[in-house]
Amino acid sequence: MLKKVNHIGIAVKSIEEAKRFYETLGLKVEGEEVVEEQKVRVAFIQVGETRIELLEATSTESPVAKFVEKRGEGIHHIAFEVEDIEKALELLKKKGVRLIDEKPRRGAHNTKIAFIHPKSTNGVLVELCQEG
Ligand code: CMX
Repeated sequence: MLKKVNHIGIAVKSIEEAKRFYETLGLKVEGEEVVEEQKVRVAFIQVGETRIELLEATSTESPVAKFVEKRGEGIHHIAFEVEDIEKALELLKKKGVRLIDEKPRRGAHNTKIAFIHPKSTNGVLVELCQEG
């Protein structure tokens, strides 16, 4: 069902400030985009087969703003890529996994995404994503 780790989401106060570290490592920060519905600005850093996704809140009401306020900057979620997200959600639901999203929503860069409740994942926010 899972193809690979698509990306690791890191909540930051400022993408502008955070990207300096990755650029120091010789990596390229690209694909900046606002996901309006989720009140976040994202930027991607490709590292081999996977990516780091920097997440910055676009409003104080953003879940990312609340996360940073409560826990500080840091790892926010891990995203697994799946072939067919609807099928994956159906299967997880059948197996009793608690979902935040029963139906996929739009993610950054034309992806379909859905979150699994951290109660079912040992406290880690897990995202499923389907490209294209
Ligand atoms: N890590 C661990 N636990 C988390 C968490 C995180 N990052 N975010 C939320 N939780 C916990 C909450 O503490 C809460 O726990 P309790 O039920 O025990 O109180 C539970 O998960 C549900 O959280 P919530 O905020 O009450 O639930 P919502 O349905 O309002 O929102 C979520 C959940 C995950 C969608 C939202 O918090 C969030 O993070 N949204 C931003 C998503 C995001 O990163 N979007 C960009 C994606 C771009 C892309 O990848 O393509």
